[in-house]
Amino acid sequence: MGLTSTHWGTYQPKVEQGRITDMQPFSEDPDPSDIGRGFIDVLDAPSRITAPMVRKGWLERKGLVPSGQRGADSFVEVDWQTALDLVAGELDRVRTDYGNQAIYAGCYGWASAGRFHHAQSQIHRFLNCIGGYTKSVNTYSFAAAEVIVPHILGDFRGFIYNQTSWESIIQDGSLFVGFGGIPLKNGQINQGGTGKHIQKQRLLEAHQAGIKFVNISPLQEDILDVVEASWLAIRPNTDTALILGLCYHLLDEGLHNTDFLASHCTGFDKFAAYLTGATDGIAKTPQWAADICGIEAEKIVSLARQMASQPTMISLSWSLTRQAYGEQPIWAGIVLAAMLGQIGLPGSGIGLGYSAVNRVGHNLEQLPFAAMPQGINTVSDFIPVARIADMLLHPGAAFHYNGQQYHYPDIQLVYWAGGNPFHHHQDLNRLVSAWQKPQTIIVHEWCWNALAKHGDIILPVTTPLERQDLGFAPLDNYMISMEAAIPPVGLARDDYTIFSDLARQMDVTEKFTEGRDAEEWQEWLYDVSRQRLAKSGFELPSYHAFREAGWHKLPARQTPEILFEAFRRNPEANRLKTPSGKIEIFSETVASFGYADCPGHPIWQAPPEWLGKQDADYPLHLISNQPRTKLHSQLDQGHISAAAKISGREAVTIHSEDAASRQIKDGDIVRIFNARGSILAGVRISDAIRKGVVLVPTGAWFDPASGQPGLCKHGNPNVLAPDRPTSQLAQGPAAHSCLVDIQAASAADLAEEVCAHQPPEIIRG
Ligand SMILES: Nc1nc2c(c(=O)[nH]1)N[C@H]1C(S)=C(S)[C@@H](COP(=O)(O)OP(=O)(O)OC[C@H]3O[C@@H](n4cnc5c(=O)[nH]c(N)nc54)[C@H](O)[C@@H]3O)O[C@H]1N2
Ligand SMILES: Nc1nc2c(c(=O)[nH]1)N[C@H]1C(S)=C(S)[C@@H](COP(=O)(O)OP(=O)(O)OC[C@H]3O[C@@H](n4cnc5c(=O)[nH]c(N)nc54)[C@H](O)[C@@H]3O)O[C@H]1N2
Ligand SMILES: [Mo]
Repeated sequence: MGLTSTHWGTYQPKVEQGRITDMQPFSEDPDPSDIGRGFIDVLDAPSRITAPMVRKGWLERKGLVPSGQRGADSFVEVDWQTALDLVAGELDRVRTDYGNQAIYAGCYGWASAGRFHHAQSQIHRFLNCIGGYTKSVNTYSFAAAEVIVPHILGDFRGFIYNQTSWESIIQDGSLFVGFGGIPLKNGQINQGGTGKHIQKQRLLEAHQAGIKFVNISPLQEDILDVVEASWLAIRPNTDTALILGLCYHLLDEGLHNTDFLASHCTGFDKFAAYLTGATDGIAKTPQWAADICGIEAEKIVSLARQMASQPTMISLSWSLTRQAYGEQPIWAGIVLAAMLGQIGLPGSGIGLGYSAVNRVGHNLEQLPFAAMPQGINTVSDFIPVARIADMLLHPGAAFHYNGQQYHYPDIQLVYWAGGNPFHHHQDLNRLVSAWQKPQTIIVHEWCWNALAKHGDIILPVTTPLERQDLGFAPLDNYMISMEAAIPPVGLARDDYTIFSDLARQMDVTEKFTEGRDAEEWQEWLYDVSRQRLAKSGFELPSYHAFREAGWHKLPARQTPEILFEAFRRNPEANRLKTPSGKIEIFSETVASFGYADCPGHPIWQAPPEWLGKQDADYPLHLISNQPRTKLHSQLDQGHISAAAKISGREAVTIHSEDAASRQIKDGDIVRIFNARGSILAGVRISDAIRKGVVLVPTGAWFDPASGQPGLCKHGNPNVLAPDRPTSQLAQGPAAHSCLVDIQAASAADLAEEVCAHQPPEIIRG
């Protein structure tokens, strides 16, 4: 029986009478994730989309004047030819009447693993064949870092892909300070697939090697308890203040590495003047930091001394970017590491998000696998990815991004294949309003999630279990031959087949397919990968031998990876790609943009929503982190995700004192609310969370109540999170800066049942 590769690992599906009854772990994986087992039972569940569907209100007017409310309408089942005619007709009408920039196809999101059936690659290639589309740039994961880090270190990808390996930390490290911890729940995932989960094993080896861990997080569970980390329960969104307090103390006690600052960095003097208060009259002392971040000054002093006295690795969780001014903790963290002067030395320095995904610190080469060629997008319009609702609500409005001003295009058609904006975007009630603006919304999906329910023309796609593919990820050394375990469910077709059919209708067949079918493309991708890898010294078997074998393992690196090792050794010969060639503690470029919310060096700014605001209406800080039991919204309808819910709703973790003062008990259903909306969730009381902080992981499918505007019955925290940019520099998402309050749910709140996983009303011919 063949294998399948997913973002959460490799599995061997067990098939009985045409149905998948088990997802057995891959023989090579010492720490397999349960998440993939969520596929069992959902492939042909009522939530599956089994035929093309068109929203009733749209079909009546064919997009010209949208009618009916998207998200609250019924659907009409149609045959494939009817659906394809409608899609091709709409694409042609909109590009002719408005131009291709009126088509938005950012399609942000994770879709499924598999090198060929990668939904975004397919849709972007197809749309480039018909004249292009408005695109999105950067990610929800760490947009703020993607834009700021090139100004500081010259390059973002190198920073994140060449992280110092666990091997180096285990051999030469001594202290590991994790801002946002080392969340093993996140290491279950690796974009594009993974053969072997390593994070837990490496963390345990590091503990056995005597490395001490510090978990700086509002959540104690952000690090495995057996490594006996000291827990500094920080107030959310105040890491920059804590880091400035640490930097101040290093400077004050002369513990900073002046040689490294002189030889490898620029602009320390300007930053030091800010630290001491010479520029703004406020000394960023440990006591100053303590008052903001809620960690005692003595602990800050002690941590600064410990960091300066031994090889220390600083890990900055990706979550730190997803908050107001999310550029700052990243920049400040790099400056702290620069002051310690350990960057480029074994086992120490700085890294972004150990265990954010399985590849961080995995001692592997980056593998140059081939991807589907995208062609050229002749439309130059773009948005920073998290500005989607702004774009739809304010066509023509100006926005800033990384030092320049741009304007939002006027979007008439949204085409989504892979990704779920009703999962990833903030302030979902605002998104629902923005989503009513375009004339037509086309969606490729396999399940009736909120994206599908909010579309006009819904084309049903296959899952990876229903198609053959190549399971290659650039930072994983297992190459998996993905085999179809079952035939496509209902009338589902893969994205490539759908776009090939559309290409035929729009006279771009040759351009889109280049005469290859799906299997021929996979062989092509394999052969190009094989040639590229050969140049890097990796020998691959032939395509057919690979398929026959089922998987192939590439060797790991011989020596431990150390980030910035060469730059450390010789900063002249290995200059960074910054204007100075050095680490920019002060950036003339960033300063020249004149952004008050992101000036020339890292600074502390109080977020619009945080506990220091002492907001009487919304006194609790909501963290909406990545879910342990699923990947974003994927497989929320499955039994693994269901097992973590409380009476069918997402769980909210709350401190015992915050629960007691609200007369809330474990297992109660509560309403969490702020001015943007409200959600229902089931209570889990804990003392492993900082008082004043509540946690609702992301991923529960958005389930708006019809009788109560703004209420999600199922517990999607993005109803509450603000749709506000990190700063004018990156315009990244800032979900983690969110205040709420909680009360017992009323009878009216509970009047409607949860129907997140049920299909909409369907009219069959
Ligand atoms: N509040 C809050 N919000 C957040 C975050 C947070 O921490 N807090 N995190 C953010 C982050 S880091 C991210 S990356 C985003 C993630 O957001 P997304 O990546 O958009 O979320 P997914 O649920 O993975 O969406 C993938 C979608 O693709 C569909 N799909 C799967 N396979 C295929 C296929 O073969 N073809 C097609 N056409 N579709 C397919 C799935 O059914 C699913 O609906 O969320 C962001 N949102
Ligand atoms: N199981 C699972 N794993 C995943 C994903 C998933 O959906 N499910 N998604 C993947 C994706 S797309 C991404 S981008 C990565 C994201 O990886 P991360 O960004 O690391 O993920 P989070 O779980 O949002 O955040 C990690 C921890 O940071 C803490 N935190 C939040 N705010 C603050 C703060 O202000 N200060 C400090 N010090 N800590 C804070 C939270 O307690 C949280 O548990 O995860 C990946 N891994
Ligand atoms: Mo992400």
